[in-house]
Amino acid sequence: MKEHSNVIVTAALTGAIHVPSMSPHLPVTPEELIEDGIAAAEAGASIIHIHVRDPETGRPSSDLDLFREVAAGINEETDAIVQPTTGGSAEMDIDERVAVVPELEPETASCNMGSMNFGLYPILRAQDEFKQDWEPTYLDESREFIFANTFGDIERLLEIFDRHGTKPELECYDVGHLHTAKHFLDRGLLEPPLRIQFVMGIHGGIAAEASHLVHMYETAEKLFGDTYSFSVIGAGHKEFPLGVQAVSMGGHVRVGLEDNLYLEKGTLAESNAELVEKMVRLTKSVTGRDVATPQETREMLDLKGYEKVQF
Ligand code: KMH
Ligand code: ZN
Repeated sequence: MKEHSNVIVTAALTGAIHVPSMSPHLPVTPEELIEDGIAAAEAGASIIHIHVRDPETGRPSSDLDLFREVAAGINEETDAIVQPTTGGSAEMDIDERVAVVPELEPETASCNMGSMNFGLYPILRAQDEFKQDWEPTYLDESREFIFANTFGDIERLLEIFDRHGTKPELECYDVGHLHTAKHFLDRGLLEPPLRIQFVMGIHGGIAAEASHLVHMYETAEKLFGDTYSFSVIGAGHKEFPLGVQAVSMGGHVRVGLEDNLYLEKGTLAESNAELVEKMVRLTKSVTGRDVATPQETREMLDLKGYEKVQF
């Protein structure tokens, strides 16, 4: 039985799945993202995962100035690890998605481990009214979207990450993605310790079910043994059940409005910090594990440190 470390809690502030009409609390502008990110860090998140949005419309954006402003703003007040996305949104190509890495040289960024369908259109059934025209179109067009992360793409991304000292967080949406990570580890394009995120409950990926989490875990244990740690996203209402399961199994956890808008059934979360607070409370009361500080997280994940980023 492995000794369980303190728990790394990630807050994913806004993402590119939800549209602003779904919650008035989804942070959109740089000011909102900074304020929400700081509060999430103060509530116990040591990693703040960021996407950015057009401040006028809330549409997902790849604007590097926005990324810089948000990352710098969060680190003005906290020592949390700011982790930009390279997953971006359905409307961005891979070069646009990864540009944030050479630009900001962050300590870590997400790196997606495979191509897949990524359906947002089921949201249309639950949401009757949209404040802006782009929102229903954006969701509807996901029927035809392939989230492309070919072997060639991943190879290129990992080389870029390596050049800039940025540790990839390996986003694995299904069991095959774990084998892809192992392939890149064997080829020397990834270096241990690996940081793997099991992304569960995306329409097109593995479902957010307890038994599937066990299978992801057992597969990762077999492939990576002592050379990795894992974190779990349970999308939607599975955020807390899978989060509790993850921390009970010795893993880490991600919560946030990118993945789930509700604090509990029928109650929208008013901030990312509320979701972090709830997860921290559950972690401590169910497992007795404490939450990792940013410094402990840097050590566990072997990150280069804030002094080496470019923001
Ligand atoms: N959006 C999530 C399903 C990324 O940004 O690169 C996973 C994610 C990946 O956060
Ligand atoms: Zn993301």
